[in-house]
Amino acid sequence: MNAPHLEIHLDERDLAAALRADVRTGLTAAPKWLPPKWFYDARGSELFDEITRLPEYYPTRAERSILAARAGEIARITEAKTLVELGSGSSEKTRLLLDALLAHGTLGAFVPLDVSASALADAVARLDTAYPALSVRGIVGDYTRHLHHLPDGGSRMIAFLGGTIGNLPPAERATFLRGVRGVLDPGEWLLLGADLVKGADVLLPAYDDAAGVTADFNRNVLRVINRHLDASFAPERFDHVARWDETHEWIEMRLRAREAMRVPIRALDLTVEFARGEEVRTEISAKFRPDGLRDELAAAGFRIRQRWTDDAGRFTVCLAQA
Ligand code: AVJ
Repeated sequence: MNAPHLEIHLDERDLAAALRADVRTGLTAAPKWLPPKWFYDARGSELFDEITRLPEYYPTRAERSILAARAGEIARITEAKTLVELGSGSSEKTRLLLDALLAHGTLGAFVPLDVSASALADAVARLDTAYPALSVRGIVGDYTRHLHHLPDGGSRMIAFLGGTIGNLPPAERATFLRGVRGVLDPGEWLLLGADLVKGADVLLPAYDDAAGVTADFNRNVLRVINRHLDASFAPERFDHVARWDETHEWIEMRLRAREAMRVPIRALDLTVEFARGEEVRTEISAKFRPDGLRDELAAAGFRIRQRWTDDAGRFTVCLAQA
């Protein structure tokens, strides 16, 4: 899996140490929680790709429609020479940007960064073949910790798409956006995709689909813990729960214990007890209002140059300048 153009800042040992720390912290807390980044082993990344094709999951299609309509404009405004993508996953929508920036004649390099080595290796291999003229260098890393490994300046655009910014609670979001601003030179660009606040009638099915793919994706974090930490979770003994939190304006995913359980996590020398009905929060997915997003970007030192929404007004893409 060590593809030629992969730079690894998170190897298996770092990942295992981070997973151990997160699982110990999260599962000994009250209420229990786990960070969403641990969904994405090879199977979890495939399940997420499946989610993006579900009829209920609108964000990917909405964002793709915006990028399809606006990629040319983005290329003309930014004239980016290097495109960096944080949390790139399969980089599938990113091709719209690559095509437009290549057609504009400015782009020389694409640098996707993702925590999932397997998803990144696949993406880099596919992009290398599809774009022989482009230098593609994947970075296995965590976008909250490894921004300093990005290539040096000169007309860069950092893309953070898909609404993944919503995985960060407000204080971490502010730190993250300041960090992104900190690695950019004045005049360089951030292209940010964010999901917008809307009715629970649209939001909830997107996170609780009829086919049960999101439920399987949610439970995948337990399989990851089983495999890496020699734990004995029975994923089928947890129900998938999606909730719309009106106060924070975020979706929460949780796993709810169907019965009382004691689960050994041998690598941590820890046994975690669950009461019947007890829930573990596994993800927040914050939804945004245009003004709030503008203020958060401004507080981090960005100015919005352009922003767009899809026809249904569900999702926004902001082009902000450092
Ligand atoms: C990849 C974080 C953007 O929050 O919509 C999809 C992850 N979770 N379904 C999202 C996810 C459940 C997704 N992001």
